[in-house]
Amino acid sequence: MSVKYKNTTVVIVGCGISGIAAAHRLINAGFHNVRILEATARSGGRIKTSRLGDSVVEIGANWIHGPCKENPVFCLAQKYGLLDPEALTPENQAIDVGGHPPGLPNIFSSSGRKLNAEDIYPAQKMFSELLGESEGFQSQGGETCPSLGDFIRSEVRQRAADEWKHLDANTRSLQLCAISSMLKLECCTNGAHSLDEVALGANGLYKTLPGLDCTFPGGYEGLIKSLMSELPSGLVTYSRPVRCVHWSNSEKTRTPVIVECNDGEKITADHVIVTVPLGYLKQHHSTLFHPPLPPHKMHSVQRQGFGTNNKIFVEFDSPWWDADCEVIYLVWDDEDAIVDQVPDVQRSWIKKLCGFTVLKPTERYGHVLCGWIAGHESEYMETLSEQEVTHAVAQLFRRFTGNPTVTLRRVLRSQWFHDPWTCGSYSHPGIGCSEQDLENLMEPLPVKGSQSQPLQVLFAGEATHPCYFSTVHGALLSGWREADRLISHYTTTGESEPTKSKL
Ligand code: 6YU
Repeated sequence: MSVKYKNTTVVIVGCGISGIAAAHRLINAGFHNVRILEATARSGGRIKTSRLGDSVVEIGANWIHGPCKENPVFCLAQKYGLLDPEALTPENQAIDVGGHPPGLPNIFSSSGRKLNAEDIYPAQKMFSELLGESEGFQSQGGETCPSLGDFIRSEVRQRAADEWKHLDANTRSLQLCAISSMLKLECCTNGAHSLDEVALGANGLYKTLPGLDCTFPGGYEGLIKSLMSELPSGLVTYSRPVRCVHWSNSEKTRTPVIVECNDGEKITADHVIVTVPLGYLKQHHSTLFHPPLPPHKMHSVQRQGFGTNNKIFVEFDSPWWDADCEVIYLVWDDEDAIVDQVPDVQRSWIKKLCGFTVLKPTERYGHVLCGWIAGHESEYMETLSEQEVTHAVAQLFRRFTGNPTVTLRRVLRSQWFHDPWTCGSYSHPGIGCSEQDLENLMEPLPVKGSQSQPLQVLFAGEATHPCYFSTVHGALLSGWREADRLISHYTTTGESEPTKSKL
């Protein structure tokens, strides 16, 4: 243990993967006085495993995106023995599909017709080409459309006139309707209400890692449990929301940071690492910091996007999809206007629910589908009773399969927007957002150049990662980054330990 850190006190706000990662790094480096304050009664934040009957299901994060040696989540999961053998094979780690692969589909239309994959192949091909092209704008700069939605819509209109002119009117219309479904699923991937809210240029900031996405057979929370078991007991105080972080811009040296909790308790620290979700920050930044965030940081909090993507798990007694089916797409026949939002959320929110993952293997999960629904429609769904959701989903399946006897056994949905400590699902580059905004989000307080004590407040969490935002590995790396910032502050600047402020 380095004597330099002996009396340094660090408070971490939030016990998600980023807060846990920061604590790990600090404690391993010899920091003794580290404490995590968590608003809820559990660790893990947006990593949350639950049960649907006998099946383990993920309410939050699902996959390790890009499970390869460069992905620290994969390395930790491997170390703790949490993955299936297939996920560990070199072949699995080498597959580079640039994101989540679509899988073998079953496709249904709202007229109750089962379609073949070839029926919507032209739409699928055009859509994936456009997504690929959209990523290039980051390096080129000077994009002509403000949003990913604008870009896709205008390109589809132009290209359809040329590339699909040989198709008959019905087939062309079907392609446009299928594009609408793809746009809605892309809203889920981005955690956005509409692709009109996702910046075209900034979308290219997100980087993928090689490896075929894999899941945790025993649940993602196994990773949290393993990490927590290596931390000193009593490190986390649960059900202790932080109301305000009092920092200082004054020239006086060594001003401690005061962390004020909802119950009125005030805790003094030398450094505070804030890991609350961007959704929470957007709603509460004006009261969470005193003095308030500097204007450039506050504007970046506002500009960066944070939206809702929810899951609806549906269990059936028997499957009505093909045995080899991995995903189910629903295509509405009346959506050839290339739309990713419904006109009347209360009446037709269910139209936003158009993609389902089949949970595999069947021996592990039974007959369970995971439906994906993003945006305001998803937020409205959260306000409905479980019976109302079950009824709407049953009607949806009956209509699309043309089978009025399809019966659901159980339904379970996530409600991330109404979670008061998350206020949505994950971040995406908002309109007008650039690399600079991501830099601003992670910039510690007081900002550089100020005379006052540096590194009073540090910022971690998925939304602060410059290229892996929205992921578990991005969140974990951001926690390590801020811990390393503190460690090097004491090691490279030769900063001496502050005078005691006891936890
Ligand atoms: C990934 C994935 N994934 C799905 C869903 C969600 C997320 N992610 P935390 O929030 O964890 O911690 C902060 C803590 O702070 C928390 O505990 C709070 O309680 C606490 N707090 C707040 N305020 C406080 C206060 N005032 N005082 C004290 N404490 C306070 N990531 O890698 N793989 O599969 C998914 C997914 C529904 C919600 C995800 C995924 C995102 C991660 O979960 C997230 O980045 C990290 O957990 C964040 O950690 P953190 O520490 O930063 O914050 C047909 C069909 C086709 C299929 N297509 C479907 C497309 C869907 C694509 N989407 C996939 C994404 C999924 C599934």
